[in-house]
Amino acid sequence: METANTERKKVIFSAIQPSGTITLGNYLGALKNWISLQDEYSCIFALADLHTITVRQEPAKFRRNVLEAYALLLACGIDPEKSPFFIQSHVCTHSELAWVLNCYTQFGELQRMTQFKDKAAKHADNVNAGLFTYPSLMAADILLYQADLVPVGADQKQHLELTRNIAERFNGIYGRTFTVPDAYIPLQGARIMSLQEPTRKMSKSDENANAYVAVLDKPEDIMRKCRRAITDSEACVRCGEGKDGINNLMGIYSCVTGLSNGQIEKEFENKGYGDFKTAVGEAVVEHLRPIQERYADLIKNRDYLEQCYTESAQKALSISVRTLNKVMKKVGFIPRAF
Ligand code: ATP
Ligand code: LTN
Repeated sequence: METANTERKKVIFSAIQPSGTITLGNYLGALKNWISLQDEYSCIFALADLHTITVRQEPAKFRRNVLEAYALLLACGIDPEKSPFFIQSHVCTHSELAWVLNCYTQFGELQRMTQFKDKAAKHADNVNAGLFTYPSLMAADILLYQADLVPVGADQKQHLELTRNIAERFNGIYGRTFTVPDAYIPLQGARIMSLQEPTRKMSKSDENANAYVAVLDKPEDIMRKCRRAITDSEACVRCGEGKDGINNLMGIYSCVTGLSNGQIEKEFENKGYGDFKTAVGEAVVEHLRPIQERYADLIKNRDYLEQCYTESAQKALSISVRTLNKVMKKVGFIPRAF
């Protein structure tokens, strides 16, 4: 009897905001993981551009960022034949379900979100309602596809918890409507830290460009940023408490070479930080080189990009509209006759 093959593959949904340069933190913490899940799971990925306008965007730059992020994620290895990869604003079910879910999300719950508190403090002149209800749109993204698992970095865990609460609340009132998703947080690369302040996470919106490596940085910039990375005064390549800078560089080196901490410590036993930082820089450059080459080809091929995001949006719409219709019916809206 065939069982293994006929079993439904688990559904994975994830998204990333096209809010600027994609960093090594985004890549090692989130994207690399997405790529490796494509065969084992039924994956759907998106660029969360509706989320991005919670912070004011300059239209021409925003458009360019979205297209570049799309090409870069294809270059990283997303295969839209296997995993629909669409632009959130192209699939209208997302904002429709987000509105409904807003009415099942409590003010107090949204007020507790640390990302809201952080971003409100950072953009004090524009604390808009979208920034506040950001998590209900994120819940809509996930719940529309009946996702079982959501791969995200550790910083998104709180939003995932809220998504689960919203799903359980809705299911509790109307009967089983949504799959309650689990977060899928990778152990390795879960948190890549800033190269300049290794107690803070590496972030693409950091004002200091030396704090992050962008996936599209030139080799000489990557080398310079790694060589200038903040470390400690012990000058001994081993991980340990109070050695945030070295722990972080070892984490990065381990992600790009596949070596364990023990193997790294052995490799640099009688060497100083200078040699180690150079080796980290070189390994990162080599790891990113094929991605940068593929990106250079893809970004020139606008027709291909358009074909990929259009076909993906069509697939995403046909899946998500089923969930949306179910929700509308349960809430009591009159079904649309068109
Ligand atoms: P911003 O600076 O605009 O807040 P960001 O660099 O923190 O952006 P996001 O767009 O919020 O990135 O996150 C995209 C994905 O990358 C998420 O899944 C997030 O968890 C992951 N991620 C972001 N930064 C890191 C990091 N330093 N280490 C590991 N994963 C990260
Ligand atoms: N909030 C996420 C991006 C995001 C997302 C999602 C992630 C939007 N919708 C759905 C997972 C699932 C972020 O800022 N990293």
